[in-house]
Amino acid sequence: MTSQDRKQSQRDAYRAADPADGPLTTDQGVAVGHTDDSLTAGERGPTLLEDFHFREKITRFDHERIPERVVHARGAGAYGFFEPYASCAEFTRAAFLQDPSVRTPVFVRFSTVQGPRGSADTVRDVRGFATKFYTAEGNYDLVGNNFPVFFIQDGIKFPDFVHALKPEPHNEIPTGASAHDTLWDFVSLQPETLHAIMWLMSDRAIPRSYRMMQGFGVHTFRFVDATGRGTFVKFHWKPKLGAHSLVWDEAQECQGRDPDFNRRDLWQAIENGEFPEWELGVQLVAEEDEFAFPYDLLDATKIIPEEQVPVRPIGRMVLDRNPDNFFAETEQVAFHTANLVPGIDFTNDPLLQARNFSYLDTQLMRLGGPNFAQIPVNQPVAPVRSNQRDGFHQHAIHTGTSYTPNSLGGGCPALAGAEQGAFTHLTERVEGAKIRRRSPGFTDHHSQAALFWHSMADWERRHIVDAFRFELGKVAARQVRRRTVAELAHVDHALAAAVAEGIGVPVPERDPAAVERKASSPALSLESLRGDGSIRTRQVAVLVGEGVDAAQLDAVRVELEEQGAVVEALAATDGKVTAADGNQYTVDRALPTVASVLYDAVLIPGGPARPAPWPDAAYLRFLRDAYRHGKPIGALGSGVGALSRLDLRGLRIASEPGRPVSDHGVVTDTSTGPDAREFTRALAGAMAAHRHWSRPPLQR
Ligand code: HDD
Repeated sequence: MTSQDRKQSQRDAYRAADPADGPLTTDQGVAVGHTDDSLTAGERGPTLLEDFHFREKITRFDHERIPERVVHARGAGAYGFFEPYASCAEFTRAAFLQDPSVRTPVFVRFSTVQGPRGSADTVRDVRGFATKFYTAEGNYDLVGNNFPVFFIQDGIKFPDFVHALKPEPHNEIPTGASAHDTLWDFVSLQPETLHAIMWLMSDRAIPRSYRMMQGFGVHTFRFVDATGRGTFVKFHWKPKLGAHSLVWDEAQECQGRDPDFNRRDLWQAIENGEFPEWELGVQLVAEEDEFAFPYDLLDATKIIPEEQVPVRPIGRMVLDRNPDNFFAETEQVAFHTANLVPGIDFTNDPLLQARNFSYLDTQLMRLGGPNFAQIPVNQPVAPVRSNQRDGFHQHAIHTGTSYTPNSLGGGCPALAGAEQGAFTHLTERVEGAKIRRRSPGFTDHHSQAALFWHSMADWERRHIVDAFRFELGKVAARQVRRRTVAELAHVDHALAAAVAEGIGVPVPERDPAAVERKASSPALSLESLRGDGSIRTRQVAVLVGEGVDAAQLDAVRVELEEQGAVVEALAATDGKVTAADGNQYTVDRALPTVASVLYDAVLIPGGPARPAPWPDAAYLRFLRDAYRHGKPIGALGSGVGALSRLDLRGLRIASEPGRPVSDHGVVTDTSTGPDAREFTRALAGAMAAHRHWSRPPLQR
């Protein structure tokens, strides 16, 4: 039986009885024949205490909610597998990284950090990217984020940081947002936050999809080989579809149009058989090179630029199954940075050391006791034989002794030897005075914030400035605005000046040291993360109306769908429209139920009748939003005329049939025949680029 089969059979063992197999019962298995009226003394009399079915039903309902996670409360998860490309024995003895033919089952939970469980998905925030590997040697959890750096260096600051980030304590505002006084007060006083703040103000904080974001282990960990030799390692997940983001205006509108935008996207892709995939890569640093960098490897606010230490691909992860029950699986999954397997070990990163305490502690509270590892989603596939006993929600029926050493139990369970895969901690020499002090290597908070800034494309920088202006523009305390801008001047003066101007505070002095900080790492830009260039799973809205040229549209549609895009026909109302050939064309959704922000591209098909299928305002708004958000727009035949309603001065538009023109992601072709291959190729190309930022602004 493979590990995957074992994981499946564990879940099957806990699967609730098939509701089709028999009648409704109580929790004690007693058949229930009536669940609509409580037991009363007479038709109009009081309810009786002895109505055990009523009392059980209400009691269970009263207790349905458990405390949500203190951070990362809102999330979405899926099952899948990991497989290594080749043996990593050279660096680690971890069993799941040895054999390319062995698939290790995984459960991954993506999350936002600030908002509660019911908050919107597309807020500006870090995204959690936590992976549980159910390996043959026990569970290994890689509890990472979609940023490679964290806001603080020592875990003792975590409660301070989170209290500042969470809604303000008096009125619990804002939900799911960082644009408020307390966060920026903290940031302006704690410059170690700056590097992660640059990431937070970038488009990385508003991913288009969980399937299209990178993941990072953040800390420097250690691989340990069979001889006990350690190698520093940083983990990177790279999405096959590339890393893509929303724009802020779009992200905000999504919060209302579809608060479940990212959750739905993940779910739907997996339901459609479009299984998201990431490559796991590692940056490796020999122990003897620990001090070869101008920063400390133990400082989680620093990256190792990929240009200095390349990311080496070691395997791939595919998510191919949605959970059956959100609560049982996605909510109850319990990650822990200290869930390690032999071959992987910690470093003394003080942030990681704090996490190693926090995660177990929090699960005790959240999952109501110490037996949460028995919940199916948390159960290892490796057999568990421990002397841990009792406690709330104990499911195992233990027999025999529960102490070591014992003779009465035959000495069982016996201690594992090295040949049985016993975990051994890396032997590391540690000495020093007991002290509360950061290492001097942790003091440079600006160089890498500047590295990030100087690695961005122009459009990424514009978005970062806009984000700072938005966030700080929401801060009431002027001194907090001023202090933050003064900190930004240590990163880059142009950045600080642009932000200062936007929020009405004086432009700070130049920092001569900042002028020297010009290094860049191209790998940090989203430009370098376009993925495999495919348009798989991109959502295309087709604005159909009466008289649509169905033959031409279908030719385009089939081609796009063959390339994996998801095409939906939208009209003023659901149902059908009459196409140019007199046939009925099926509408997938009515416009009032959707919006441009929910799609990646728009297509205006041709048709001899009315080019504008909807009341003008809705139609134009759809197109305008798509244009402003940099989305590919295609127009065919008479649809090209409809597009001109946008007043696209400065763009080249097709005028000769059969000669499509593609300019800044606006693809036009005045052809009317069903052969639209050239047009479709150009549109797919524009879609593969995701967004087109340098478009001329709309004239009106
Ligand atoms: Fe944390 C949850 C990631 C620092 C304490 N964290 C949590 C989750 C992720 C991260 C992805 C959600 C897991 C899930 O989906 O259930 N946390 C990080 C990263 C950090 C980090 C990448 C820095 C590199 N965290 C951090 C520190 C502390 C915590 C410094 C405390 C000292 N984190 C927690 C927690 C949570 C948690 C309170 C809340 C719920 C949970 O653990 O299970 O223990």
